[in-house]
Amino acid sequence: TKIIESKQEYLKSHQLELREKPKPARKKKLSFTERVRNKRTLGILAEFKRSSPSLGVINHSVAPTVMAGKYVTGGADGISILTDEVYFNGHIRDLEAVAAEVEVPVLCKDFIIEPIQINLAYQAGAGMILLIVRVLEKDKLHTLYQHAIRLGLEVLLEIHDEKDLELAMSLKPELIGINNRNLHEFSTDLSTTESLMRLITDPDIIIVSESGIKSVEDCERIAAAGADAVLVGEACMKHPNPEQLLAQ
Ligand code: IGP
Repeated sequence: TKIIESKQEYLKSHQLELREKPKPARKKKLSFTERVRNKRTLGILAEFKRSSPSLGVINHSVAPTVMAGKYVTGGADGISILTDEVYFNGHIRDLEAVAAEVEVPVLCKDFIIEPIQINLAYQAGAGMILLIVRVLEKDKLHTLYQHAIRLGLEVLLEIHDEKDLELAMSLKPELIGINNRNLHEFSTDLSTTESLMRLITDPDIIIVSESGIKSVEDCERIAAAGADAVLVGEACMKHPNPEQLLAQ
């Protein structure tokens, strides 16, 4: 798709900047998966997203560290940072700043298609990366997945339909994200989580329902479907009081 082509171009033109830096010392944080397993209620991954292709500008006035602080106060188990520059107005520096300040794990939310992006996320302090099953060939997906796991990163393996699920299962994942958003037309439908949950029988896999979750009622619906956590972006970014929203 267009976003993936643009990512390939971006990686080509930023080759020098993207050279690996030495590995920093990392504080050991409890993983997102462990946090969610230890919890009785729905886990929360709260997302920092300035803009998106579907919504345009969402919120350009809050600093990522300020927002992340509010998310943690509200009880988030992890923070997702959109680091894509071209479509989401993010930057890996946003992630670096947040990871240095919060005790919860930070997810590098980007279109990862090359190992160098995983190294950069790791160096910036990410504890988790996103891999979108739909945009990767099977072999590439396996290579990137193993690369991340070797670095000690958690991988949120994003699926949208049955075919994605089948491919995802071949990796024996610990963490799956069900994206309720159709990546072609950007519409969201929470029944995506409901129908895919029926096909996931292994109770040990932690399931995160992503996109289009806006209210306590939506969360109840997701919990009833059997998912373990939600990923919430827009609703948090637009709320005047995100810490209160999350604490509900
Ligand atoms: C958040 P929402 O509807 O709460 O803002 O959605 C998140 O799921 C969405 O940002 C997302 C995404 C992605 C963005 C899910 N998968 C892949 C970019 C790339």
